[in-house]
Amino acid sequence: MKNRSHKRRESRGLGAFFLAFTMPFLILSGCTFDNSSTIQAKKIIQYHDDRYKDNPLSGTVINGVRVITLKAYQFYFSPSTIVVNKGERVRLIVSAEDVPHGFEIEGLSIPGYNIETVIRPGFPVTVEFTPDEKGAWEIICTIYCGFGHSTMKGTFVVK
Ligand SMILES: [Cu+2]
Repeated sequence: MKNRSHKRRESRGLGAFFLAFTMPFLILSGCTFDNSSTIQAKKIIQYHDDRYKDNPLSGTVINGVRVITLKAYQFYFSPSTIVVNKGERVRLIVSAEDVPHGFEIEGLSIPGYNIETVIRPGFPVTVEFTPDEKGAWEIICTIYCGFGHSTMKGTFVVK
């Protein structure tokens, strides 16, 4: 009996020892996960840089701002591909054409824009930003809009 409780205490000690030594690694690996996803995005960027080089620029430049209308439908975006220049001011006017939708350019944070914003039909959302990195990102719908929601994707290209 005495022997068993001693063993249990020993295993508990081992658990704490294990946790103390693995915790920093778990935290560190969480950090490296973020870093590796950035590296992965860069690889996609290089790939798309070549792929989209012949695509025309989207929208119209008004007073130095590239103004683009992006319409969200069940279950696609129109246009499906948006092409802009690196370093130019971009204004995206996003409208929901049937049911409420949301939008996000995945991996690209737009200052002042909350990706949880619900875009309701008749109430377009305007965002403005200056892309400072070449590449291609995925435009996704962030508000569940029906069975095809997860397939609702577009491409945002900066060249
Ligand atoms: Cu959706």
